[in-house]
Amino acid sequence: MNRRDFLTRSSAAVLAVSLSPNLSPLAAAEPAAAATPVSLTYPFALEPLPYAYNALEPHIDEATMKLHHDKHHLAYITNLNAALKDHPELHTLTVEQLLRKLADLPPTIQTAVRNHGGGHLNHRFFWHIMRAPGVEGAGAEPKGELAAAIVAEWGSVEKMKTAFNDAATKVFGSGWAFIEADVKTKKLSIATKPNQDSELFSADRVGLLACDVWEHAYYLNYQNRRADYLKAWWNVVAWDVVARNYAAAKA
Ligand code: MN3
Repeated sequence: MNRRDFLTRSSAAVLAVSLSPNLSPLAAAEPAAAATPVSLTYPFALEPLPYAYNALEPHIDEATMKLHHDKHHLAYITNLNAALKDHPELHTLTVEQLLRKLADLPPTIQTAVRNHGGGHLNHRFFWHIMRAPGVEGAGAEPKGELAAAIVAEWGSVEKMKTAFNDAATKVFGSGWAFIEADVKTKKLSIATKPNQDSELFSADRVGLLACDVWEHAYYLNYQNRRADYLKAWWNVVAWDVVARNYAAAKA
């Protein structure tokens, strides 16, 4: 397998994991999931949420989820498609591939692909690492290999959450916080990005978890209290999906 194949395969594996909460770890490790029900290339399309709009209440309210998914995420997709419309040579590329070669894209569309491609990638991932609290362990503690890696890095799950929330609180303006694993060492780390810049297309790191700290993600319910949103958000983290993302972090 050459490097390009690897990049494509690893990207598809992560996507399959993040999009398919019911896949077994074995199935998730096989990226040739023909049934992946999304358009992975142009024209990109908005998939329904994998749960009801009110499923994440009381931590994330229904009105926020409707606006966030139906309006904000859709707008990223619409704008990404518009940017790519007149560039058929790019229509076979996934959003991860577009972002990896951003500097090689026509200069006139680089900003649009960065912002709206990143927005599409981040949100597509974000919906799938959340689930109704209490359902299949959402909001409970991580287990197994993932829990061990968290303890090795931060000392405890609580300390990891404190470090993550601290980093996410300090994102100035709009942006994202991520936990990612180095594909070679499987070492975990926290990263933050401004705007819709993404950590989810790197060839060296696999994103396990992402939290949207744009005000549109929490303002209706939490107003300016980002720290309260972050504290509540852990109640809807689907740790089994995060664990499968970690299992997929292989060099
Ligand atoms: Mn958002």
